[in-house]
Amino acid sequence: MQYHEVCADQSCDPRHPPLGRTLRRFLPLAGFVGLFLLAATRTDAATVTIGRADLVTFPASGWWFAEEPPSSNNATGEIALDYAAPLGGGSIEMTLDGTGEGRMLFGTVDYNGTRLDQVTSLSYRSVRTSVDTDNSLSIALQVNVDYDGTDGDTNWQGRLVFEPSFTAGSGEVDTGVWYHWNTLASDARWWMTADAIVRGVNVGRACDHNAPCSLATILTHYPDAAIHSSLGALFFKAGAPWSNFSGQIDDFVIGVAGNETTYDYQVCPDGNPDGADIDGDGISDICDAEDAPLSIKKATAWPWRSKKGRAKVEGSTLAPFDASRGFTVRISDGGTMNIMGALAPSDCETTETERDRKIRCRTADKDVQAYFYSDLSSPGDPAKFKIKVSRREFEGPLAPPIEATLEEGFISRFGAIQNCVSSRAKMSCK
Ligand SMILES: [Ca+2]
Ligand SMILES: [Ca+2]
Ligand SMILES: [Ca+2]
Ligand SMILES: [Ca+2]
Repeated sequence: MQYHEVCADQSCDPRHPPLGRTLRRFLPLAGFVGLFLLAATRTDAATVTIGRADLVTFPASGWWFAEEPPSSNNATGEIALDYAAPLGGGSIEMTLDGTGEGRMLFGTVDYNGTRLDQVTSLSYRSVRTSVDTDNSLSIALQVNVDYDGTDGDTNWQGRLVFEPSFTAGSGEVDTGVWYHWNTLASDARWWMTADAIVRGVNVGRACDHNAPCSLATILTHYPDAAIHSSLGALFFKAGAPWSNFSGQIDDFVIGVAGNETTYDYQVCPDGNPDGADIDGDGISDICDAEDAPLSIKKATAWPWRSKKGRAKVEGSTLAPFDASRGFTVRISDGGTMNIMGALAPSDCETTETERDRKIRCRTADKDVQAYFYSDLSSPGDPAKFKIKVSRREFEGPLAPPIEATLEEGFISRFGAIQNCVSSRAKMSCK
């Protein structure tokens, strides 16, 4: 995935990496810079994680998916597992079918009644994963609005819509690119779906679909505009309607009078376990940090001077293994050995008969090799594994235990073996 920024001022550099990477890069400076920023802006910031288990049904407080019209079955919304999402852990995904009738909303009523002149930040990141030959479709940010929150007239006045393609320019929203949308920027474009009612009088619309404008401009026309107090909602929307669309959002930031909240949408906690739960502990594999123990029967490590830095681990663990996600292995000892090997799905070959299933993996340079064996005639039995990592620069003396971690996508297996015999040339454990 690529990243792209859209905003009007120099505070937003197109080369900025997403927030997580930025934070890590500047972490050593964070104390100093953080103090400075707090003093300069008096912004209070909090990050709120929304997992699948946190979703509510409209209009309860919290975040919900809603199809428009309700239950028309042309669109789906979920928190999808997506390692590439800007804040990691998942993102909001909306998918519209091929009928051309799909509209999906993801939103909250928690900001109802908020005056728009009190909104001090409002941004999100989005990607379209489906192909759009016009390069224009992108998940929009919308609010149900009351253009005069003070006049006691609470009739429906439609929505204010932030439209990414109006902001980026026609044909400028590419497939597969994560964009950052600062919707308060002076070049951000919003439009009104209905006429404004101010002091009880219909005053038309200053910024319609043909002449979208910035939120600041909208506020010059309707200074008391607010998110509607009783019919309000703030939400993301895919579809006008659209056909065969899929896209995601993450990293939604809203500041109200300087109190800034960042919403990070994540799969976990998972309120809809898919049933895949290798160790049966009630935490689905997607959210479980330790999915199954590795029972290590035998492990040997040779430092660089004897066999050019090699370690072998074998044993058994709860099945199943799936090579389509690739494998990453880490092997360490009680001393300084800490080596790693990665196997891509293309490094692996799976053969399956009625009796058994074998996965053989090796990198092109043969430095990382793995073998997994499952006896399919007794499905509850553990699978056997053998892993070898070679040509890693580590020196002795080696010390027990030897520990191994095997990662297979979101499935993590960990084990250790303590009973070891060390010599200058190697350490053997069994
Ligand atoms: Ca009103
Ligand atoms: Ca996320
Ligand atoms: Ca589990
Ligand atoms: Ca897991």
